[in-house]
Amino acid sequence: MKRLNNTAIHNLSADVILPKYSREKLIPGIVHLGIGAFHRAHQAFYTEAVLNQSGGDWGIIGSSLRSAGVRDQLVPQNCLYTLVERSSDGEKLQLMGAVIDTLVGPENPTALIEAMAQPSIKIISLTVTEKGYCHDPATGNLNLHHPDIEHDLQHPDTPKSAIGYLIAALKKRYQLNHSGFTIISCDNLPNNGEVLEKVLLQFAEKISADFSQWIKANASFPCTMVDRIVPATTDDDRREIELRLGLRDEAMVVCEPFSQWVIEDKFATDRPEWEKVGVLIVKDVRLFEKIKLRLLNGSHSIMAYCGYLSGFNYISEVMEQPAFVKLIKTYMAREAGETLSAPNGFDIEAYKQQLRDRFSNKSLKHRTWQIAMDGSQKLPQRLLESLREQLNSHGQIDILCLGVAAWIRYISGVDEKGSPIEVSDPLAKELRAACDANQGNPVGMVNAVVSIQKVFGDDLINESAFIETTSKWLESFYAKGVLNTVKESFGS
Ligand code: CS2
Repeated sequence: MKRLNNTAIHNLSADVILPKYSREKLIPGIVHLGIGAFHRAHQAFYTEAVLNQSGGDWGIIGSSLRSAGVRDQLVPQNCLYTLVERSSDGEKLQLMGAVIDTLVGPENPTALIEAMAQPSIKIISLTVTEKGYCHDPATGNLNLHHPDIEHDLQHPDTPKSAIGYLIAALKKRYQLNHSGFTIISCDNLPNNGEVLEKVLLQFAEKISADFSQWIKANASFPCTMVDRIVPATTDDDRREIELRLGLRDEAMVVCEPFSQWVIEDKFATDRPEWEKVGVLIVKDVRLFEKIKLRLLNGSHSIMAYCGYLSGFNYISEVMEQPAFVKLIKTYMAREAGETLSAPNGFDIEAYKQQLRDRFSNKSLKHRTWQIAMDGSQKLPQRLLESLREQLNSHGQIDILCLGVAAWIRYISGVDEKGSPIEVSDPLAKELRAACDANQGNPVGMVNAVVSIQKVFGDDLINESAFIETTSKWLESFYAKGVLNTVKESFGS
């Protein structure tokens, strides 16, 4: 089958939305670090919308800091790809042209650093996942013992981490005295801009105090809230879209129709007119971030661990179980809900209902395993912050503890049928060892895991109500299974 590319697009079927602007006019203005499916369905989608609506010349250079996979998918297609929005009403296909080139860091670090440092680049955006910030999730400090950071401090011209790349590019700009740029973190971390600024400044201070001062004065780090459910693309997706397009598209991305982007109004440079295409540019993102992280991502993580352990592959299957729906409803109303206040004019009850509808979207094959990844990096902001706030205000913590217990049951690495679980987490070994040392002893397991300060800080181990309730759930998971436990407590 012929591959999608600049010339083949003339043969596309009529129901594909095409770029309304001329791609030849685009100039690289944004470099994105971590061009996975999420970037292509979210930030690139908004820039595409600006180009379609008001023209302009904002082009994106995408980059991968690990493998060449996405570049190999995109470049033979002149970086074109199809975005497929799926809902129960059907599919909407849009051809996306805002990405104009893709680089692979490890193949040629200098090329990527130079691309980031060129004066036409005003914005660097990042989706490198929580662990990509190389910070200690409990404190937000740069982890100087992180192998990639140790490497990047010694080999600044051939970095491995996103932080190392940013430092190398900023250093070039500092040496050439190019005014700084706007660096937009688009990962699911609270105060993501501040987290990024802090780790970059801590790294820069290792180079020179003057350099770190220059970054402070010249670069801006808006905080953002990003939201769109984007499952990993599968071969079945590619086959299906190939039939519809009549062309092979290796780089296609599937997502839900819903999308939201809230950005703090803190730009050191020009930017695409994103506010004209639905992006909220606001003074303070924190309330939006908190609501999204605790209600959407917190629920996701609880469903991912409970669902995976109960034998469900997809989030929509978890949402077919009335006991899980009740669990999530109660979590949203009570434990996460009690910690949240909504920005003016924001209908939080409607938002919660909308989330449950989004989770139930059966046309999205969003794997519980995908969401279960990297729990050690996700739990602090998704569940543990609420837990601390609830403990402080003597609020309920039952389901927060259930979520932590389900995570511990999951990272033990063996499922309810005795089969191995492929646990993908930067701390997988340490977590597994804490569980293995306490086999058959759920209370011991909880104590050992919660003692890991990188995740739990040094306070939670002393919270007896938290330890007891989490142990109670874990005991029940081992004795009766997760689904039965949840049914017993939340079955209607
Ligand atoms: C998910 C998120 O994989 C995960 O951990 O919770 O990727 C989630 O789908 C997005 O944040 C939705 O905006």
